[in-house]
Amino acid sequence: MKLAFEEAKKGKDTWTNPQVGAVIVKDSQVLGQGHHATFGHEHAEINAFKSLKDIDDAKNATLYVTLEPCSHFGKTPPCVQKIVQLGVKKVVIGQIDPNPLVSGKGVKYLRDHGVVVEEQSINSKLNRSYNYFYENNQPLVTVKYAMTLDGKINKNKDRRSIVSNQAAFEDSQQLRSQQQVILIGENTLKVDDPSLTVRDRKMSFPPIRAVVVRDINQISLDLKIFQTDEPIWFFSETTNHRTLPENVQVIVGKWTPDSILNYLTTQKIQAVLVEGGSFLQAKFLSAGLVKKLVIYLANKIYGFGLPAVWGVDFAPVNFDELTVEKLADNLKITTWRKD
Ligand code: AOF
Ligand code: ZN
Repeated sequence: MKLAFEEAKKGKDTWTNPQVGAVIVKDSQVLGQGHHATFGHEHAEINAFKSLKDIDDAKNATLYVTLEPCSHFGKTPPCVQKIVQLGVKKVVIGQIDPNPLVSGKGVKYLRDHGVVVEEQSINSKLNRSYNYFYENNQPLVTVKYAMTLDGKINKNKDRRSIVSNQAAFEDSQQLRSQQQVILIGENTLKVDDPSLTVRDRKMSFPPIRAVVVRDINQISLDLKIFQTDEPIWFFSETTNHRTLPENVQVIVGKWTPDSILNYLTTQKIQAVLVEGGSFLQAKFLSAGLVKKLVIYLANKIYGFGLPAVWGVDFAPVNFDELTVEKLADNLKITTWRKD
């Protein structure tokens, strides 16, 4: 099963699907392995079968698969049918699929057709946002900020400060690449003028850059965000009256953290990164909607400056599962909300 999880991690750009790995074992020998490579491509089980030297080797074999095999006709036919057809004797699954299309039905189909099914869950961090999305009917929200030793994210409120180091910057690119939406507030858009792109690699589905604004018509089209063609969504209170670039979509409404997340849920967004500023972070945290915090702690003090979370009253939020990593002279702190 550990090997199957390692195999699963090879998948890239699988959203809205999970990363899945599969290993075929017979007489204590690994005969084949495969993973789900990219959204819309073959499922892990099918790739594992394809890797066999002789397809008859699947007969009476044990299939280890990190996720319950699917039982539905999606972009590909159901894997459970193939498993039964090839005469696999036993299937060991890493977890039940929380997707209601499949959930439990895959296991039932296999058992009904005489296949032995066992569950062997290992504590893997794989597919956390996929699982969270289906279990909570809401995307997993991560808040990320870089702050000084005295908890400031900006020295002056109208000019961008470079808070964290190069290693933190590179790490945050990796964090961005794991999201489908990167969300910021209007003030951050204007003051920081960020591009919100993933710099280190070309993605087939780059994260959508989303900004909460009061009036879309007041946003300058000279901002950096408009200089690249990754999709942009504006959550605006007003309707747009100008010609906007093709990659821009305006979603009009009265936006709160709750209503934004509800909208994102309808769009099947599983992972959202809130990247500033203090006020938007405070609003999401106070609404109890943040599951994960990533903080880059820079080895300096600003004294005056903007606090990381600020602007609304709220009851303390407790986190656990804390990990700390050293990135040269910065620390990376990752923590998960207690449920
Ligand atoms: C995957 N890869 O290896 C497995 C999946 O539209 P489809 O046919 O690609 O089906 C997607 C669903 O199939 C997915 O949400 C999950 O429930 C199930 N299993 N999906 O993309 C795989 N095993
Ligand atoms: Zn499948």
